[in-house]
Amino acid sequence: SVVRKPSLALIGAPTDIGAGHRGGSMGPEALRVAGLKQALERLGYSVEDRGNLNGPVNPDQPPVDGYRHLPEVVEWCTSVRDGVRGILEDDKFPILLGGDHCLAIGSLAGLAQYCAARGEAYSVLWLDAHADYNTAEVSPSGNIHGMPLAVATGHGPKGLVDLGPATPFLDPERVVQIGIRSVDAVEKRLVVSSGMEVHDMRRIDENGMRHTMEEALYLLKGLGGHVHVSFDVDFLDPSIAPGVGTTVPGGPTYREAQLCMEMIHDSGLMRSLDLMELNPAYDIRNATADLTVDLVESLFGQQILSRHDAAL
Ligand code: B3U
Ligand code: MN
Ligand code: MN
Repeated sequence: SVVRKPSLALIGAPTDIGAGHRGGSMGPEALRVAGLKQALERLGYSVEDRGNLNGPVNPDQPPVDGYRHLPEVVEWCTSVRDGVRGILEDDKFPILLGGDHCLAIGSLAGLAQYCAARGEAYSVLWLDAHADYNTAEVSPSGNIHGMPLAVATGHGPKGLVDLGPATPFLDPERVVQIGIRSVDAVEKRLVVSSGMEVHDMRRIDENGMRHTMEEALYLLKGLGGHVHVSFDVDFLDPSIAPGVGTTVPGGPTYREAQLCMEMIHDSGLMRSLDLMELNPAYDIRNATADLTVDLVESLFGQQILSRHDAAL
């Protein structure tokens, strides 16, 4: 069967405003240098690069009332929201190039606005070493890249929780996490009571990546609606992906990550994507950017041998 390929649009958010380490601001350009657009074109997609969004510089200040750089994060997330929603309204598939993971608040808010206007629902597949479910009260750092899922599900500051069509703008029962292995002490309680479906590394060790993804994708398919994939590159084991600010040992291997991406593609569910937390200042000869492009190829249908789509 011939599946019509969506038109893709890349949009860069070159900032590390929500992170604890500087350098994620160089992520969008590193992905371009690694040939992201050309790789997707080789797979038969038409790809538009909308360039980079603008926003305030990183003032590198300590937290205020539990948040680092809250006004700047609000500005960046607002422009990400509008950029992502604009791409969806043009009937294209948005790929957000981060930038740190606080910016997912913007892409989720934009997606939520788009879906709300059409009476559609959306769910989120969150690939990450971290649960990103901190609040100002419990965050050890005040870094907002550790908070995006708490914010989207309604736990966060004014200015961020109200970026979507309503507060909250994401239902935690529509969040599936994969790869989790670093959760702060109090954050743990919030995650367990949140209602999110969390496939932490213990579950992946026991069940294997194949069974994990079968379960995750079955749940998402049953929920129906738009599926957004938010890929924090620190999901990957640091031995293959050193180019992130916060490496956590014990992540998915190259093969596990490839299978994860291939299975997401084969499900046919994904309709928007974030590529987040790539930090070229920590990378080695752009290897983590190259690996990210390699995994994105699998996410968009690259196969070793043709299986479902004879055109590939
Ligand atoms: N949970 C920690 C660390 C962290 C979260 N996300 C990243 N790091 N990349 C925090 O600061 O909230
Ligand atoms: Mn993250
Ligand atoms: Mn992370």
